Amino acid sequence: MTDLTRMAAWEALELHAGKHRDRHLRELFTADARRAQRFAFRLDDLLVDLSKQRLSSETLALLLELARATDLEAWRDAMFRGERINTTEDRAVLHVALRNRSGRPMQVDGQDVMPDVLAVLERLERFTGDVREGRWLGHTGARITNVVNIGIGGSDLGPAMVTEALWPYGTADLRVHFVSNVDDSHLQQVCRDLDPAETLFIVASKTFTTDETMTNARSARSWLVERLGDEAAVARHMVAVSTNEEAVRAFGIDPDAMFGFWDWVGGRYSLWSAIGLPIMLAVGYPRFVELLDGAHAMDEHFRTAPLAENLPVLLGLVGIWNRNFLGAGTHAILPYDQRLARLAAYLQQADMESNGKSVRRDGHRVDYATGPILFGEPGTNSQHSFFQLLHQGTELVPADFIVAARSTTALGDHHLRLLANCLAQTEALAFGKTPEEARHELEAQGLTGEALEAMLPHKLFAGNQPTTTIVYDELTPYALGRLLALYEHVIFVQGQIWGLNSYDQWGVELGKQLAKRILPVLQGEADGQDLPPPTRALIEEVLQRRR
Ligand code: G6Q
Repeated sequence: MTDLTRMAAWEALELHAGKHRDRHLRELFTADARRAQRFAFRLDDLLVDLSKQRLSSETLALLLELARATDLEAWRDAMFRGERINTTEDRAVLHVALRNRSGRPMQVDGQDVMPDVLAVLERLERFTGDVREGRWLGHTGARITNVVNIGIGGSDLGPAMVTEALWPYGTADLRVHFVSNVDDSHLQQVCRDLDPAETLFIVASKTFTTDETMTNARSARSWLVERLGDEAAVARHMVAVSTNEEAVRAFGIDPDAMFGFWDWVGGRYSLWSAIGLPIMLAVGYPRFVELLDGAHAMDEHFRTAPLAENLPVLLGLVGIWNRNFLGAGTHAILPYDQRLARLAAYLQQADMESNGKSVRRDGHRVDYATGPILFGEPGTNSQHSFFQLLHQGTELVPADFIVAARSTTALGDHHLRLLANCLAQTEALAFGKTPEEARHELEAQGLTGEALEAMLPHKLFAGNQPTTTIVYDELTPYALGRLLALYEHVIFVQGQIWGLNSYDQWGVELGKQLAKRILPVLQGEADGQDLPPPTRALIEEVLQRRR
């Protein structure tokens, strides 16, 4: 692997950044009357407006050169061919097969995976219909009115985010809840108002060994059995989604009530698989298929569009520019859409677990920055909280503004107000407010002399915060699927350029290992002499308080 920072394309970008870095967006827009049009990229009704990013056509050309130099297209094709690009786990990365609506085969190890994918989808369709239409009943013969998904990480964040995003397509007759935290408060809060006779639990775990999920699943089972007074109730009130049939059986769930997926589906890329069952139950199977269709449209675009028009490639490159050449350490996800309230949490995992790495695929340490810290909240709420820092703080914070042109649930002029805020913020972040403008405003308010001078510095906005505006007609299941696949491929593009394996997550292991050593000490089954003093001290402290 050639060192990234020694590549001619990288060096050219550094040189270019030296000259370009300090150019203000005001200046860039003044110099080019057609900038808004020039940097608008589209796929059907999806607009990705990069005009308020701090780059020029030359920047983009150099970034595209970098993409070519790092063999982006060859790696992308290897992913679609089902090659084992997740090298440390020796796995293919083929979540695109889960939403392959083309009828074409997709292979792993020379084997077409599509028949299996479609067979599980068929079972899911049947089961979803049975639950929603009252053919699958609880142990006492009652209809299922509440579904609780027990899962964590990739087995929670995607389905939870999508289920919330698609609420207008759901029904009050069947409510879907999510329990992820091993903190009993989560399960207890969700179950408090539920009737066990009408509740179905989905135990969602790829491995079926995850401690949090299995602990919650065991407690959920006890809750059911205690209240319904019969072990046999489990068969009508618990189903599993997993790749580990043996463990599902050992837990006491019949494999007939298990929906499978495969090791080539990474947890954080799994909402398109049977892990999407809570979504299907919430909005119905046909809507789930629309979600897959949208993702597939983005997959096809990513696979076939020329790099210079390829949305995931362009967005990925803009991220590289901001991170490596402008020095941004964060990235804000700002959906102007309450339905996307969990999008930032979902993307935090997708991006930070994929590209939060400092060792390259080949085992060498990187000498450049990789994945940024993602954060975000829906606008306009975030305007009333952390936007202050974006406008007048000392950090460069690139941000994605995501908004639908119209609301699915339209009410009065709410949506126009939402849109006005979204557009206003990107304008304010880009152009800021100059001393002249601020002075003029203060004068208009009647301020003069010392009072005006004292106030002036507080009223300035530097601007030049880079933003991308993403607009589509309406947040349909299709549009959501397309948007999520866009972000997935952006992560691929960046991970590839940084030379990372975006599909493992060894960084989550250490804490889990240590928790396994601490638990027996808390349970009084080990003395903890092998633990470091600060851990022992804290254990002693909490045990004392519990006594
Ligand atoms: C995702 C990660 C991780 C995983 C959870 C749950 O890519 O691998 O978030 O999804 O640890 O794992 P299980 O589904 O195996 O319970």
